[in-house]
Amino acid sequence: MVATKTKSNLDRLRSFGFLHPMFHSKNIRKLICLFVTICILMSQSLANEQDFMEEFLKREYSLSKPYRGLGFSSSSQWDLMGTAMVTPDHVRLTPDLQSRQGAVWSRIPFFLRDWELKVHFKIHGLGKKNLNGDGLAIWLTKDRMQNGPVFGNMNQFVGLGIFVDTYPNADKSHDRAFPYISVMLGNGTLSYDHDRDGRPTELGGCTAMARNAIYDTFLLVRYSKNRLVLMVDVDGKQEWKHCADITGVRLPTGHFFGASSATGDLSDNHDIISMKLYQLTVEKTPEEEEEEEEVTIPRVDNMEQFQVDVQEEGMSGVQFFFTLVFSILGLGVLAVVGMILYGRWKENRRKRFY
Ligand SMILES: *[C@@H]1O[C@H](CO)[C@@H](O)[C@H](O)[C@H]1NC(C)=O
Ligand SMILES: [Ca+2]
Repeated sequence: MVATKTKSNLDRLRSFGFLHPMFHSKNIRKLICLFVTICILMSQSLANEQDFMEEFLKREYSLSKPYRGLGFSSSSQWDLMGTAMVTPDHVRLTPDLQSRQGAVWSRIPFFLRDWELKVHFKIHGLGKKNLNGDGLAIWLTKDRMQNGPVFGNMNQFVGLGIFVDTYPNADKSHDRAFPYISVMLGNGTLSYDHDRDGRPTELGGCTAMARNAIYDTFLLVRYSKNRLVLMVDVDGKQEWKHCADITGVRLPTGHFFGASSATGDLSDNHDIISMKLYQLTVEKTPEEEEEEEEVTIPRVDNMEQFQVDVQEEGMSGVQFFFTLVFSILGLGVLAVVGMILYGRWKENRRKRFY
C-alpha cells in the first residue's frame, strides 16, 4: 500500500519533472547541491552549539576488553595492585570477601586538557542492601599505586577522586540514599573523612542505584574549560543523568588515571569493565585559553562560582544596554539627517514656487 503510493508519487514527480524546466536533471543536481550545503551548514552550527566538535578515543589511556597482558606485560599501559585480578569479562578490584583492597592504575601520565572518561562498572554481591561495602573510586591523581583508607587508595591525595560509595557510614539518618556518587578534589592536605562519607569535602554528587543492577552501569566524567561534569547511566535507559556540575575546577596535568576499591567488614564484588578516555575537540576564545593557567595543586574557584555566572549575565546586560544606546543614537542621527533633508527639499520647493 505504502509502496504503491510512493511509486505513484514518484511517477507524478517524474512527469512533473518533464513538464517543468525547474526539475531538469541539471537543476535537480543544483538543488541537491544547495540542499546538501544547507544541511552541512546547519549541522555545523548545531555542532558549534554543542561545543564539542569531535570525540577521539585515546587507547593509551583506556582500559577495555580484551585485557591482553594487563598488569604483567611490559607493553601493557596498566598496573594491577592488591587483590585486583583480570578475567575475560572484567577487572575485579575486590571479590565479595572481607578486608580486600585492589586497584588498577594507568602507567602513563595524562596531559590532555579537554576530555571525557566513560567508566563501565559493576558492583554486586550477596549482602543485603546496606550490608555491603564499601564501594569503588575513580582517580586522576598525582600519585599512583598507593595503599590507603580511601577506597583502597591513600588519603591526602592530590587530584580528582570520584567515589561510588555503597555503604552509609554517617549517622544512618537516611537523608540520602546509597549508593551515593560524589566528587572530591584533593590538594594534599584535605582529608577524605570515611566516617562521614566524605561530606565535608564533597563538591557535588548524587544517588545512583548502581549495586546489583540488572542493567549495565556507567559513569561519565567530562572536563573542559575548567568545568567538571559528572553523569550516570544506571537504569538501562541509555541516557546520561546529571549528577554533578562544578565550574572553576583547575586540574593539573601529568596525573594518572586509576580505579580502586576496598571491602571491610562488609563486602561486594567491585568490577571495572572498561574505562574509555576520549579527547574532546573544543573551540576556545583567546580569553578562555588565557583562563586555563597551569596549576600544580588542584583547586576550585569555589566562592567565585556564583560571581562568574553573575558576571556572564552582567556582560550580556551591558551588551544589551550598549546596543540600546547605539540604536537610539543611530535613530537620532537618522532623524536629524531626515529633518535636514526635508528642510532642504522644502526650501527647494519654495524656491521653485517663487
Ligand atoms: C587545601 O585546601 C584547604 C581548604 O580549601 C586549604 O585550607 C589548604 O590550605 C589547601 N592546601 C594547599 C596545600 O593548598
Ligand atoms: Ca561510605
